[in-house]
Amino acid sequence: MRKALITGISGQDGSYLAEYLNDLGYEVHGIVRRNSVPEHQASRIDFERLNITTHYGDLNDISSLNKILSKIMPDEIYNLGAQSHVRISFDVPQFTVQTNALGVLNLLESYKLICPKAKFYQASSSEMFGSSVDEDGFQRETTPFRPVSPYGCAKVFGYNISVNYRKAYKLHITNGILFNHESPRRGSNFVTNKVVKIAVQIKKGLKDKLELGNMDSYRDWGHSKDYVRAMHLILNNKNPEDFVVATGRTHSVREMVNYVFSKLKLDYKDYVVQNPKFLRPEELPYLKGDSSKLKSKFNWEPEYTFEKMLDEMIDFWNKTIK
Ligand code: NAP
Ligand code: F7E
Repeated sequence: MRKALITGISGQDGSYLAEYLNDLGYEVHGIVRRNSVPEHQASRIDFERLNITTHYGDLNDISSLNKILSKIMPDEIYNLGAQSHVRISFDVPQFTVQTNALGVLNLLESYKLICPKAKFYQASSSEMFGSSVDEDGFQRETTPFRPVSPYGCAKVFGYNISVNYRKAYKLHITNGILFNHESPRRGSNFVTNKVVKIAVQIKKGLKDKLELGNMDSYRDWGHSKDYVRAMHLILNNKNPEDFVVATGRTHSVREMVNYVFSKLKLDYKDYVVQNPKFLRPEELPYLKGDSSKLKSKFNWEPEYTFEKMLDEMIDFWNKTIK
């Protein structure tokens, strides 16, 4: 039985990846942080159904990483742990850099020392491209990185140090450069789930307005379930390489908001107001990813469209909000 270790297992992607690997027959382990409400760390994972072992640790505490890796001796390591909110990275830049940049280095060092035969996946991000777009309007593996947030800058370090360790020490380290991906499990302070949740509350008469920041940025939104399948393929590629994971379609925040409100038979213009507190000191205006490399290598195709993904989220909040 192959053993997988997931950092960030309590998060959106960690929970879907844990389910996916469990169903493939893996022995799945995850690192969770101490939280004053322990239920928070288990809120996305069905521990009754799944055979998953969690271990207390933190990417900023290398002693915890050394202990966990020595105990498990995993075959596959997925580093998904991060402070993943871009706007909040402007509020807590040092914590973000410690976790998303130096945390990667901590885990790489521990892995190199303890289980260098394992395969390693680093959760890299389209936020690394920042203001950079190729002439044809896409971002791809060769597009230069020009990050525009502390989050993006930290992820560039995580990417670069992963590539450096791969080459310098001949380790099987891969990067997935993932564009935005969502689901009903997305944190409700990211724009898709925030919009869907509050639109449903408005529909049910529980709220009367939705406060947003910039509605004119464009994102390439996919579904987390499709993207965790890609992570497993990328890590298990014969040669360790880096891949963009994206849908190749882009929509503005305004288009996304319009779709959600229209589905609920509401006009968003009657409810949406701008609140400057949701604006960022610097915005990333446009993302559209080219994942031809991933598609041609693995025949990977997303099952979810933009519309199907939002419909699933609307359905979830309709059932959850009484
Ligand atoms: P998420 O829901 O915010 O989950 C992040 C996870 O990281 C949580 O389990 C969190 O634990 C954990 N974590 C935070 N700080 C940590 C630390 N110091 N040590 C150990 N664990 C820590 O994020 P996600 O959407 O699943 O994203 C997964 C990964 O992919 C992240 O690295 C993210 O940056 C990256 N990524 C995401 C997207 C996207 O669109 N979702 C796109 C590209 C890349 P707590 O529950 O204790 O906070
Ligand atoms: O913002 C705009 C906001 O926070 C999307 C993370 O998973 O993807 C994610 O980062 C857009 C931005 O995601 C609100 O300004 C408007 O233009 O949902 P988001 P993100 O910043 O793109 C990348 C690839 C990651 O790697 C990250 O980990 O929506 N927007 N009004 C708003 N955004 C939020 N959160 N809240 C608003 O009220």
